[in-house]
Amino acid sequence: MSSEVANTIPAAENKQEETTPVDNAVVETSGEGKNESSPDTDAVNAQEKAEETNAASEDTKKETESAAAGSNNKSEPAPKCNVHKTNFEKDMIYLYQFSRTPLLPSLSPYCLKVETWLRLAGLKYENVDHKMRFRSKKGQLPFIELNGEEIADSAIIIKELSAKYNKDLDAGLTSEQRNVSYAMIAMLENHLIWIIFYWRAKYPDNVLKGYKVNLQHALGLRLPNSILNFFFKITFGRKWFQGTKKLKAHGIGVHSAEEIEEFGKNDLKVLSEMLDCKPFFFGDEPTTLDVVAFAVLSQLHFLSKDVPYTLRDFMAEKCLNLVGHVSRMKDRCFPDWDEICTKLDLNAHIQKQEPENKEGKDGEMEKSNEQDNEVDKTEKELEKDKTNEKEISEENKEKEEAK
Ligand SMILES: N[C@@H](CCC(=O)N[C@@H](CS)C(=O)NCC(=O)O)C(=O)O
Repeated sequence: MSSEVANTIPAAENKQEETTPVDNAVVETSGEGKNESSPDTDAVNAQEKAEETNAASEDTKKETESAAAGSNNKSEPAPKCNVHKTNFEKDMIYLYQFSRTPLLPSLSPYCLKVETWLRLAGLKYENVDHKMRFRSKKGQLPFIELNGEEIADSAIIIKELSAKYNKDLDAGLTSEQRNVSYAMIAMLENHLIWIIFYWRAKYPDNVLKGYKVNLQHALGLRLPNSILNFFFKITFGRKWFQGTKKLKAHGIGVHSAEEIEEFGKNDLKVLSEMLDCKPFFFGDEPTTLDVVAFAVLSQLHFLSKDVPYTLRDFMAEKCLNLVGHVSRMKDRCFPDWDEICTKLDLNAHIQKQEPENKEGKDGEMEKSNEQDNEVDKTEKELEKDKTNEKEISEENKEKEEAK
């Protein structure tokens, strides 16, 4: 899917070169480096590769520079581009995340974390509406593209952007507070999130119902929601989290439901005690810990009461200060929350321009064709999943009978 948009950097005569020639050279350089840097223990090979890469990047740079200088040599190949957004605006942060939901801007705490941080840091960003199709080179969301380079992983994105734009939300913290923040973030991301993921993998129906997910919108497909929901339940449990496998590999999945619930309550208690009566974890201003806590706690707090979830209720009843924290962060960072959730708009924060033609000014996604392809692909996947379902239930039956 990504190849439809990527790898088509504007050729020298394309108008895009006028705005981003040098950045595209960077894209080529870093992309080549990445593709060639597969694990290789042979130091000599590595050295040779590095030299080749350097030479290649020099060539690319020259190509692009000459294109920028208006060279007439059109026979030179256009450099390849390793980002999806080939017609990027310089210094615009393009954020790739999941589609919106009616109850909160993202069901991914990591995506919500990055967007919240970007807003607090006051950086200009644009969400890319990719209908959840793309993933980073690491295979995950969120990732950003900035000046033709991909940066993946919420923590790395924040670290790199803070350094580049001098936006350290933790600048006022003491080194002890920084250490506490580090440990608390690790608890939130490596423990509490997984407790929530466990619940999601166990109750995919309640995920759809509890967050009022409209898959038709989220995936940009025309198939009826009933079919998509069926598809989601299978993929969510099996592929996304690979059922209990991933949860077991993490460690959380080996415990009983009651034990996991207890772990979750303990995490919430710790957070609640640490926050105490302060507006934010370290005082009057939010820091990175507040961003992460908000991104994770929102997943509990905004889950509809239509579905049962003990941890959500525990937080609402026993950790009122955390509820207050979530609302403060929401008010501060998402004044457009209602618009986001009602319109499911990824870019409610950007003033809209009238599209110049039916396909929009970018013309980077030929929507109807792409949707048709997606429909076909999804239908095929559905077939495959139905067969798998059948096989698995037959297998289970056989096992039962063998007992
Ligand atoms: N450490 C990563 C974790 C990101 C992550 O786990 N993302 C999940 C969604 S919450 C993902 O992309 N899973 C693969 C998929 O959904 O296809 C980060 O902080 O960005």
